[in-house]
Amino acid sequence: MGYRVVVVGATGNVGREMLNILAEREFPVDEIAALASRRSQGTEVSFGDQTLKTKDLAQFDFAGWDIALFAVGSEATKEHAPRAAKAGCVVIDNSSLYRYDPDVPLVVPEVNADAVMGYTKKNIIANPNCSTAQMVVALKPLHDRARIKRVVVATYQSVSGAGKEGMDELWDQTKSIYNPVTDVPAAKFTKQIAFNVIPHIDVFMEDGSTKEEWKMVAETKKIIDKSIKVHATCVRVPVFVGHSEAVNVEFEDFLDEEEAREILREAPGIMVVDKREDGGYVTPVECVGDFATFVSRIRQDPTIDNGLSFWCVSDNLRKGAALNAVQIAEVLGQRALKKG
Ligand code: 2RA
Repeated sequence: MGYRVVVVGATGNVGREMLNILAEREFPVDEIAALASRRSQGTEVSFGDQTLKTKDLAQFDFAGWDIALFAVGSEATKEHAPRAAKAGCVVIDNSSLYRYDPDVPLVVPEVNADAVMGYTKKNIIANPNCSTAQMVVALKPLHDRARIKRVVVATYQSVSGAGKEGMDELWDQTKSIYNPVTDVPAAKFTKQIAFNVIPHIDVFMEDGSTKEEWKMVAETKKIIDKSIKVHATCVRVPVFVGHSEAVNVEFEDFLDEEEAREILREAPGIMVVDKREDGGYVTPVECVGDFATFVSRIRQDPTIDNGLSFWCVSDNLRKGAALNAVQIAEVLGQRALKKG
């Protein structure tokens, strides 16, 4: 006996990855529905060796369905997630809409799987922002050993975080630089992204940080420990898939780099690739399609007491979104929605 599963936003980057990962991980699916906007209705998407035709989200009745993985913007989520939840279908939402709601658990299974059981309040579970997910997977085992006081992180976020339009813009702009006949002005991004980097993701806040940076602060506190201080600089880079992060951590207690390396090697969801030689580290192109959060460049930070730095790379469409959502569904199935 399996589950009746709905993927909402099945034609987007994350929705397609959700279908791929449900199939790859052989999630127990009895029936699956792929939903999209009316405009995209009928679009064919893959689910393992099956081809599904997307149905209109607006017309879909969630009654009798067990789990709905939402991969649409906050506006569509606001319109449809409550009605799915009310119909008895547990919503796992990848938008930012419910992440900061005290009645909605924000979950990264390797870090706080137990929080899944809080889903009963609204029948909704929130998926974190992609840049948060990979970072907390790496931070949690270190926090358990030496208690983190402060994190300073710079992110190098791929254009797929901005959807298919972001990928198309990088592709078209790059081509136009080599073939000047077609100029491709900045549209999805505020400035040229080809051969450039942009220190601005989402909107600016009153204090000069961006909302993307605020998300990393708020979500790390909610997922791991509200006492952790986080300072983030989130940057868009001309990479198609794969977010990278330079993470600097100050601990309460001293943590030797070798011990940190061993802790990370043993931690769930992490692959340590860390050799002080050419190529002894992971780069975004190597993480694409993988489930792991890769950690490299682990080293002491001698400029502060109990300091450590590392480099962290992960596929933002997978661990940063679709994989994390499917892992939440797996925990939900194992601990709450037992079948058969
Ligand atoms: C981005 N984290 O990278 C945001 C949303 N996926 O654009």
